[in-house]
Amino acid sequence: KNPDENYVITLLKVELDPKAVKEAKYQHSKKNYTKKDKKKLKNELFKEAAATVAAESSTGTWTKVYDGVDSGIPLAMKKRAMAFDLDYEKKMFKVAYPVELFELNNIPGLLAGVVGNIAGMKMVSAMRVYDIRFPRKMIKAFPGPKYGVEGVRKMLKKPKQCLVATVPKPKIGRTDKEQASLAEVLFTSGKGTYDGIKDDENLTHLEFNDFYKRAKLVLKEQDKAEKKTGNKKFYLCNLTHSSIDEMLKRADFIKKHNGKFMMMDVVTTGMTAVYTMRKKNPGLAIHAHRAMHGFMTRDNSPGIHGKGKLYGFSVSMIVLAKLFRLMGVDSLHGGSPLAKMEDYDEAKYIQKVLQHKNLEKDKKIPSLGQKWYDIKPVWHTASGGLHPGDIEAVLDELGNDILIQCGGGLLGHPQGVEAGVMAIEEAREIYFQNVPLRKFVKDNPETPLAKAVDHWGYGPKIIY
Ligand code: CAP
Ligand code: MG
Repeated sequence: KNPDENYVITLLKVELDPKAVKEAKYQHSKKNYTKKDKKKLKNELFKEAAATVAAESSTGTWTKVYDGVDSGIPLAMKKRAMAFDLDYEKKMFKVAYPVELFELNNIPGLLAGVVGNIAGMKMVSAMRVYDIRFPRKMIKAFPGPKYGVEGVRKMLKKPKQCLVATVPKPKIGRTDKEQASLAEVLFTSGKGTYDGIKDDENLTHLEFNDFYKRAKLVLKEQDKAEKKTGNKKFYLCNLTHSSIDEMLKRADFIKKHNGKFMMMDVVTTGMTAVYTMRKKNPGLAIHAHRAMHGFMTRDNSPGIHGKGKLYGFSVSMIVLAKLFRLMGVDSLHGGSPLAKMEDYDEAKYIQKVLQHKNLEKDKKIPSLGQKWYDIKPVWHTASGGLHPGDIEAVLDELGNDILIQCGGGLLGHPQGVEAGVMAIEEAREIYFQNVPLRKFVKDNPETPLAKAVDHWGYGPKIIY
């Protein structure tokens, strides 16, 4: 009853370990073991697995324990999680956790419960956590993004259209000064409408590219370019560090030098760091990069969308995207239907996870939906192998509240960096003038955009 009031809900799928099935068969052994018996046994085991997930992640353990005076058993029985909606064919099920099992604003505590120990269960050989749905009380306990889509639009005086930015390639190689010169070129080439520059994830504070010098120099270029072009610019300045104190120091420095954004690698720094930076940062929007997420979220097995077998253990990007929206990042890498390393349908659903107020379940992706109440929408960053020939399709698929990041797809333009800027400017401009990309390229074969399309084509650049 009242799921959005009373429960945290998760959606999972498991595979029974063949050894567990064999063992169960042995224990139930009888002479004429029919196909029907086998199916019944597997169903029983699946039911047990689902119940074990619910128990281990809430109040239970593997054996019956002391239940006498002061044992806590009556309350544990009352508050225990329940597996429900068991799908015996797909081996999918949901778990409902009474919200009182959790401290409302404690994500590491929540995760230690709902996904804490269950991937160690020997009776299953694979498991995926597809989604989590938070109840109203938990949503209300978090701030969500400080700026979100609208706040960033105001900050950049950009009431509509997508944002575009570039991460310098090589990933590491430029000095702080060289990065600032690149910023100048990006910000001022062509019509001067190019929005942003981003640090790459592994560029932090290095011997030849000092965080503090880089931040100061690039932000100086930002200010100069704003005056020169009349357009607002931004720098996604990477302050990722093991120490939250150091990150706060870097955030203060960015703010002092007129920065608008900090960039954080939110998986490697962790949940506590993200939330602390959201609460304590001096008034910067948070751009969340998600390096390392693939080791948690990626699943190449046929069962990834429910039907078919799962081969490994994973938690979906949908779960992570919900957590980061709740804790309050303003922009998150959510993948792109055309990117070099994404699941097409999942990337499209993640955009909705980040931006819809009343998120519905998806038809293709196993999901639970979410009511977000007052939590603001987040910019979906589309990145990875994108180039000007993809921009129309990415905008068609993900809408306008997206940040399109082209690194190689700008800096690899056959006519150089300035032409790369112009190609992306053109791609964005014609999209919002409703000019089809293919028509423009055909009619204007000498433009930087047409040259980019000659070079990279229209489709995704997939890295094998
Ligand atoms: C993109 C990128 C991003 C990835 C990850 C890179 O560069 O900077 O880190 O795309 O983002 O290093 O590959 P290109 P996501 O534009 O040159 O591909 O997690 O969204 O995939
Ligand atoms: Mg990168």
